[in-house]
Amino acid sequence: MNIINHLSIIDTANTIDYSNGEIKGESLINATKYLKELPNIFEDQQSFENTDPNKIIYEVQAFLPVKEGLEGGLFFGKTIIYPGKIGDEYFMTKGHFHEKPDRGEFYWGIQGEGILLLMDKNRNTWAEKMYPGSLHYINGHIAHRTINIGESILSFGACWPSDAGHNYQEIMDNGFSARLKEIKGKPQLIPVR
Ligand code: PAN
Ligand code: ZN
Repeated sequence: MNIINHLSIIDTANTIDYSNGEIKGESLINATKYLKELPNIFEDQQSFENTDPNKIIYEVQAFLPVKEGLEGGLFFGKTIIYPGKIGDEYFMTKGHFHEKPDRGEFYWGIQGEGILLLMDKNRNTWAEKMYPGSLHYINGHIAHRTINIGESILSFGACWPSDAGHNYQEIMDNGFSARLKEIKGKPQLIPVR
């Protein structure tokens, strides 16, 4: 962090491109998620095995101005999900609960068309439509996963507390209680038996 002199007017170290959500500057991390890293996400095992394991499904960029785990700080991110399907399911994120269930999050749509899949602790699942300008408040108790239902890139922004933490295990083990499938050309939520 810069030392700020009294009465100085300075440039910020980071900028954001509103057209695609890209963050530039310092304290950034980038993560690329390949199909081979998402073995428990898609239902259709045959299609999963028939698709290039090195296909990029999504990319996450995050501005981490403070240490992960610090109470009171904020993180700011951008996720891109590429268009595509495995069987009748669209490309999607792993999805997670926050480790600290009282830490919420904002998402906002930037490019493309998507679905934000949400599930409470009782496994009730519902969804919100994502599009450029959509704004989503995710209560800290709610699991969240994003899905690209369009034919171009889905990009969205996110802001969450630096001590929220991510619990991926619950979703890895038990999934969501519904799957978003393309049926007769339209996305539909289908309950998992
Ligand atoms: C987001 C997500 C991001 C990728 O920044 O981490 O969209 O999804 P997964 O973490 O489920 O792979 C967020 O919700 N942070 O808390
Ligand atoms: Zn989150």
